[in-house]
Parts: sequence; C-alpha cells; structure tokens
Amino acid sequence: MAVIQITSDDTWQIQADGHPLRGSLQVPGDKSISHRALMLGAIAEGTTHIEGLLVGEDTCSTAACFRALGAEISHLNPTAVTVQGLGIGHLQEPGDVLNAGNSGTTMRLLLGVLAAQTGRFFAITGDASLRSRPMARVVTPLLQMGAQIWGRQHHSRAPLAVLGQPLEPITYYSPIASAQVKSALLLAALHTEGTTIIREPHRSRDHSERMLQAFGACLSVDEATCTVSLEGPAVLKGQKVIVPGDISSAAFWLVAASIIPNSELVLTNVGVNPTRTGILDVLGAMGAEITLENERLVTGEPVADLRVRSATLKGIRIGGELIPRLIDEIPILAVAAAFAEGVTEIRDAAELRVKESDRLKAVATELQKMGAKVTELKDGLDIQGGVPLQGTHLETYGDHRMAMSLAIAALNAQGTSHIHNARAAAVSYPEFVTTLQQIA
Ligand code: SPQ
Repeated sequence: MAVIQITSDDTWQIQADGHPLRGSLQVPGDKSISHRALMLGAIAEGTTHIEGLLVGEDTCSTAACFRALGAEISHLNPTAVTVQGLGIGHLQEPGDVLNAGNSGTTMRLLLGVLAAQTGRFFAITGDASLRSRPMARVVTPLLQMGAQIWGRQHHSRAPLAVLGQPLEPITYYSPIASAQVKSALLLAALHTEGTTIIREPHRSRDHSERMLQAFGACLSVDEATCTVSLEGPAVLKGQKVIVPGDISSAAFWLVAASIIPNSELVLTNVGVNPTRTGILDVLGAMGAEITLENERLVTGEPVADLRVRSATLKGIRIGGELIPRLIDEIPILAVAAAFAEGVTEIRDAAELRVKESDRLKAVATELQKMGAKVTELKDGLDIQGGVPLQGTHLETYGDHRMAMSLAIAALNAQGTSHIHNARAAAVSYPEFVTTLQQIA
C-alpha cells in the first residue's frame, strides 16, 4: 500500500508504491447541483427536500448566506436536508455582511437573487481568493437590468454592496461561456416582468435550466444557438431534489485508475449530464477504458455508474466547445497528460486563470517541480508526457482541485511528495484523502 499521512501542518505526505486501485467508490454530491438545490429551495414557496447534498465548505457557505437571508435550512448532511422557502422576492435584509467564503458560485448566483430584492440592502464578501476573482461578468449585465451594485475596482471585485431594485428583462450576449453568468441572470430574471434572453458562445453546464424548469419556471432552451429564455415573473414551488455524485470529483479517480497499472474502479451514481462529460470524451480519446453502466435519469439529471480500468494513454489536442464541458477537470487532465505518450495541447482555457487560483500557472509550476515537461501558454498548456515524475514539496495555492490533482500525480511518482495547504480539498471533497488512504 502507498504511505499517505496527514501532518499537523496541513500537509499530505504521499509515498507511492504502485499499488493498484480496486473496488467501488461513491463520490460526494455534485457541487453545482447542491448549490442550486439550496438556492432554489430558499426562494421557492413551500418545502424542498434534498438527498445526496454535498456537505463541503462551498455549499456550507451557500447555506449560511441563505439562512442569514431568512430561509430555514436544516442541518446539512448527505442523507436528507429540508429547506423552507420564502417565495420569490421575499428574502430578508440580513444584519451583517454575507460571506461566500471560497465559492464563486455562491457569490455570483447570489448577486442575481439579491439585485431583485426591492428596497433591501446587502453586502457580500469572500475569502482572499474570491475577493480577487472578477465579478464584472455578472455585475455588468445586472446593471443593464437596472440593478444597483457597488464594489471595489469599478464594481468588479468583492466586497460588493447591493440595493435591491425592480429589474427589467434584457437580451444578453455573454462574451464567455459561463454557467455562473447565465445562472445569475436567470435568477434575477425570475423577478422581472417579461422575457430575459441569454446567449453564450458555447454551452455551459445547464443544471440551473433543468432545476428551474422542475421548480416551475417558464424557461426554454435552444441548444443550437446556446440560448436560454426565461419568462418572468415566476412562481417556484418546493421540490424533491436527488443530487448525483459529482463528475468533477469522480475525475480524480478516473485518472488515477487509468494511469496506475492493474487498477479497476467502479464509481457509482455519478452525474453524467452532457454539459459536464467532456472529461469522459477526452479521456476516451486518450485511450482510457471507461464504460458507463446502469444509465438512468434522476430528478431530471442523467446518472450512471462509471467503470474504469487502467490503460495506456496518449496525448491529444483539446479546445473550443469542449472546454466549458470540462473546465474544472483541466488540472487533473494535465496530470493524465503527464503520464500519457506524446504531447497534449490544451487551448482556449484562459478562464482557468480566474478560478480559485490561476490554474494554468499553478498546474505548470507544480508539475514542473515534479520533473514534468509542461509549457504554460496564454490560454492553455502543452504537456510532453512520459517523463517519470519525482515526489517533492508541492503547493496547492489554497485551491481544492490543485490539492487533489497533485495527490494523484504523487500517487504515480517516485519518492515522497509533500502537498502543503492540502485541506483546501474540503471545499468540494472533504473525504478525499481518507478515501485515498483506504484504496491506494
Ligand atoms: O464556485 P467556484 O468557486 O467558481 O468553483 C469552480 C470549481 O472548480 O469548483 C470554479 F473554480 O466551479 C465552477 C465552474 O468552473 C462552478 C460552476 C457552477 O456551479 O455554475 C460553473 C463553472 O464556472 P463558470 O464561471 O465557467 O460558470
């Protein structure tokens, strides 16, 4: 077995021994769907029941914000959570600043909801990473709808202040494919009189559209033109939501089992919404052996069990419309590429520079420290695979996806790796390292 220790200074020490990964795993609930279930539950009328919720730091931030806004949310757990909604437009003015922690989804989607709470004042902040992330992408179109929002750097950085206003519908051509931009505007549009239309250059994840329809919103999607239209004002009714496992969390095990010889894992109950399965398409094209079993639809979201066996991977070129379908998996994909034969070229991924860390720089720097041949480009990475990696001291930049991606690289490296600031993983996958200790 590999030796994996968690030290008191928040470091994972990983000494690999090539032990194959075998067995069956259940990854935690999908983060994007969990946020949306809490949010829609809070603004719907009646009770929402959530099964399978991710209890990670990001979803705890969402729950804390909506509790401060008056929604009754039961103790968060993966089994059964209830949300007593307040109804559209009825959030209360909180007595203190809202804190979105590390979560871009919480802050951006919340801005759309808060902007429409007429006559109430809100202030929202986050941790150092979130305060450095761009908010103009949602503030600019919300201002066009009539919102009043103030913040640092020309209203583009948190802390932000919002004075709720009656809003007008708009037609918005988003310059980026972003589910957070689209969702913030849809949430604002629920409160307006008329049709709001949002068009993106490529399709981003569509969990908001699916869940809004299930809660009763009048919404239509034109997939061919990447356009969503919502007719407001809406009345949302509390629903039962069953959250599938997060494919972004499953991705770490898909890559680990692919690159460690003689491995075979079954990942049960994973969300396979086509707007999220770019990682399956790309790993498949690289030669990975992944099969979908027991495919089904669970409360409007496609779900399957994923079986993965180790395989010889080869380099590939990716870009364009694929990128929004695997945007959060690029760090772990880079790890797969480091162990593949030939060159992997990743393009059109400049968005990675404004995530929890600058993920292009972080991935390139840390994999280079391990001996990988990685070139950082303005909008992507070139990775020459097949160079054996060496364990060393590695930094997560406080980014959950970096912590887990580096752990998988360390699992297939020679010598010992020390991954510092590793508890960042708790943002989306608190049990990750315990599971790693059990199976590696
Ligand atoms: O919520 P946050 O911090 O932005 O989380 C990330 C992640 O890696 O977990 C991004 F850093 O996921 C985003 C994702 O990149 C979650 C998300 C959503 O739930 O709507 C959409 C994506 O962001 P975007 O800006 O492309 O819409």
